[in-house]
Formats: sequence, C-alpha cells, structure tokens
Amino acid sequence: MIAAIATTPFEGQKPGTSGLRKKTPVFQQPRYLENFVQAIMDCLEGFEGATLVVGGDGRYFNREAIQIVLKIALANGFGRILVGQGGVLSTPAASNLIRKNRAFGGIVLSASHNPGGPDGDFGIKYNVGNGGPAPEKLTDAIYERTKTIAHYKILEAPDVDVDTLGTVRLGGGEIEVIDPVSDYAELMRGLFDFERIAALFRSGFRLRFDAMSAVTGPYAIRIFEELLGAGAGTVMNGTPLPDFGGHHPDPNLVHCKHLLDLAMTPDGPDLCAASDGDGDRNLIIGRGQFATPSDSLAILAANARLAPGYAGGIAGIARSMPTSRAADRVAQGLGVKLYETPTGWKFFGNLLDAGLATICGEESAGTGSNHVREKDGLWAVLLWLNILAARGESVKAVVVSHWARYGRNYYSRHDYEEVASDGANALVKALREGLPAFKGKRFGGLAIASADDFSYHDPVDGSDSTHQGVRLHFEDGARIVYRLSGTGTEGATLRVYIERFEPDPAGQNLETQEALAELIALSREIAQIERYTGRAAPSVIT
Ligand code: VG1
Ligand code: CO
Repeated sequence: MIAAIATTPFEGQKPGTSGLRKKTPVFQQPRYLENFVQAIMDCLEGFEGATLVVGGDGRYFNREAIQIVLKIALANGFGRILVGQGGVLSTPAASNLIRKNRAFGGIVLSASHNPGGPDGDFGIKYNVGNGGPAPEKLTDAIYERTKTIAHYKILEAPDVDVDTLGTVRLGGGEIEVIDPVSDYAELMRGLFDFERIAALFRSGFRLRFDAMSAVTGPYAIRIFEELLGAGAGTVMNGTPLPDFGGHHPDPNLVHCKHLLDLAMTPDGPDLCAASDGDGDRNLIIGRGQFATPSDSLAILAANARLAPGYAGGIAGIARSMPTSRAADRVAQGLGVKLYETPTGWKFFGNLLDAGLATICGEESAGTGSNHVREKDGLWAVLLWLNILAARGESVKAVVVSHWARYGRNYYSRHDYEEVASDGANALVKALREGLPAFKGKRFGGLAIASADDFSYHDPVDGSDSTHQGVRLHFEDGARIVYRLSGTGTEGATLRVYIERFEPDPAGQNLETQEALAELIALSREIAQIERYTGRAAPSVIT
C-alpha cells in the first residue's frame, strides 16, 4: 500500500560540498529524511521501473534510514533496488554498482569523514547515472523542492530484511540484497597487477591499513588479506561500528597519529594507510615518509602507467583549486592537460565522462580515476602498492625522486574549525572586497602578483560556479587560498591553504610548517583571522 503523507518543509536542507549533512538528531526528526528523499524523487524524471543503488557507511541511524529510502523509492516508482548487505556500501563501491548495473542513480547515506553516533553527524547524497555526485544544478533543484514540499509517498510495509542476500518483491518492485564487496574487488583486480602485488607481500613487504572502524574494513580484509595475501592483522579496526568506536574517521595526521608514529619507527611497516567513514579518502605514509595528498596525486599520475589499468597512459589530470600545483608539473611533463575545478568531486564527473581527465584528486586526501565517479581510498592504496611493486622502491625513494625531478610543493592546510559563522562570513567578505587592492601589495620580501575569487567554467556542460575561494598568488609562485568548508554541521570552518614551490633538492628537506612559516604568519595577518574568528591558531593542521 502506498501512502501519501502530508508534511511541511524543514529549513536548511541545502546540500553542501558533498550532500546534506546534519547532526544525527536532526535527521532523526520525523519527516526530516522523508522530506529530503521525496525532494530527490520529485527532481528526477523518467525513473519508472528503473534501478536505484542504495547503501551507507554503516554509521548510527544507517539501518533506520535505509528502510525509509527503500520504501520511498519504491513508492515513487523505482522498479528495482540494489542494496548492500546490512545496508552497507562504500561510496566508491556504490559508484561502481550504479555504473555496472546501468542504474538510474544511487543514494548514499554517509557523513563521510565526520564523526558518527547519536551526537555525531549523518548525511545523504544522490548520485546520478554516471555514478558520480549530483551536479550543482540538481542539488540546487532538490533544495528548492525541500522548501515547498507538502507530501511524501511511502510504502506501508514491514521492514525489509537487508541482512539476507537475495531478492525480495515489495510493492510493485523488487529489492536485491547484494554482497557489498565482490563487484568492487573484481573492479580492482581488473585495474591492478594483483600477481605482482601478491609477490611483493610474499617478499616480506608489510602493509598496515586502518579501516577506522568504518566502511572499508570488509573491503580491505577481502582485498589485502585474502586476495593479495598480505597476512592476517594487516587490517586494523576492520569491523564497521555505528559510532566508529568513538573515533573520528578522518584519515589525516591528527586522527591517524598512531599510524604516523608507527611509520616513523625504523622497523615499522613499509606502508601505513587508512581510509575515512565512507571509504573514499586515503592516507599514505611510507616508512619514514608521509606523502601529502597533493604529492600523492602528482606521484600517482606520474606513475599510473605502471598499473595495467592505465598502461595506455592518461588523458589528463584534474585537481581541485586548493590542491597544490604539484600535479600541474606532472601534467606538463606528460604533455597532458591539467584541469582546475572547485572543491568537491562532483566537478570531476563531466571531465571524466568526456575522457578529458583520467586521474583526479583533492588535497583533502581524495584521489581517484575514471574507473568510478567518486574518489576512492582503497584504489589509491592499491595504485601505490602496484607502483612500489613495479619500481621495487620504497615510498620514501619514490617521493624524494619525484621532488628531485619535478620540484617540491611545500603544502599545508590550516583549519579553523567551528568558528562563529558571522565572523567567518565577514572575513571572507572583507577578503573579497579587498581583492582589487591586493595586486602589487608587498609584505616583507613577498609581493602579491595577482588575487581573485576563483570561478570555474565547466568546459563540458558550459556551467559556471563562482565564489569558490579567494586566491592570493605571490610573485615567487607561492600561494594562499581561503575558503569556507561546505561539509561541517556546526558553525563555520575556515580553511586556509598555503603553498610554496622549491625546485632545489638542497632545499627540499625542511619540515613543512617551518618551510611555510613566513606564509603562514602572512595568512593570518592578511585575513585578520584572529580579529574575525577569535582564534590565534588553527584547530587542525594537515
Ligand atoms: C571537504 C574537502 C573536499 C571534499 C569534501 C567531501 O569539503 O575539502 O575536498 O571533496 O570534504 O569529502 P569542505 O567543503 O568541507 O572543504 V568526503 O570524503 O567528506 O565526502
Ligand atoms: Co569520504
């Protein structure tokens, strides 16, 4: 029985950088999730009888939310729903399933790297038929719809058993509960030289992968331990937990300090890696050497040919604007084009679909390729492993020789988290208004060569995205970028991205914060960060 339930709009259902994210109790309010899912349905056309992929990262409220999504999607006319067993799918695995099954789209329940639990965060996003996050045009339409919604349609039925593999009929359609891992593992096997990586492990290479009690546990155990023979115990925190064991599933040097410490011990693992809540981010630390996400993007692009899936070379590289320009030098070296997009994976979709870019990445620990339309944490670890196996070198040797050849982009992001929104907005406004006066301005030995507020013109669909971050370019090639986060659920987060290029190998061994010290001080002074946010220093440095 399909019921049409009367509802009234909730304020603030505007998707951010990656879907709608709010505190879990906000999502638990009756009708809140229902409204948003119905708003998605109302903005889609021609899905009668079509397939929808549904899954989440297993966080607190995932199970309840999955039931709501299934029943609303069937009530609105979807014919077949593929759902990961237990309601679980990593973001890249969901993207793969949409593509492989030629599904109409997918709904992913996740707040990604944000903490979970009753007091944590929850999230939802819609992915389109290419497997990638909905473009801005669609997320804007969904938001508009949430403001006027008056009814939602839902199937009145007992909860679906999502734990037993197989197909059940419900309403006029069917629900197929599938193994979340097998299709994804098969995709990886097709891209990488599993034989060679397995031989690397047999030769004594040691990997430590932290799944952070989030979604990648089952994927990592299957791929690293079972298929590649990396040995039991390679994967730590491999059981997904609704509250991620109370940890913050963000694979950076702060939340993975234990991995950094491990990698810095002389007899530590050859490679320490981690992924985030929904499995699309990655952290790479070799013994004695952290690879920053921006460097990792550049190195993966430069060496992609060593993996069978990219043996024919890459068509182009795309990076988000704040990501360091290390990848630009690789693109130049390879003779391929470099695309600079706004923050968020949704902007890579068109470039990948059009065959303009093959490898994409963001400074926020996201790298991926045209194999899916999301960033992909395990893919990045596997590509690193494939490269290390093919080159027979350590992470450190690969990173250092990359710098020697292309130069080193010292890079760091300073986050001022959960500051008052008013102050953060005023800071950005003042920066924007100050833009015309920045050019030519001198600060000690540094002079600003150009300054702007980044806009992106999509070369494929012609759409424009403006106000994507204030950029200050210095005469010596250094850069400071300011933007506000679009994934937080409390107050505002100011992100400041600082970068300086060092071509000379003799100058490439400094500690990053030290190498950037002058620019860091300047980043605070120019934007008057303390005055606007009340913070003299950032809360997280990556
Ligand atoms: C952050 C990152 C961005 C990333 C986004 C989603 O966005 O900076 O690069 O695409 O998170 O990642 P923001 O707007 O907070 O800076 V995930 O793994 O949380 O879906
Ligand atoms: Co994520």
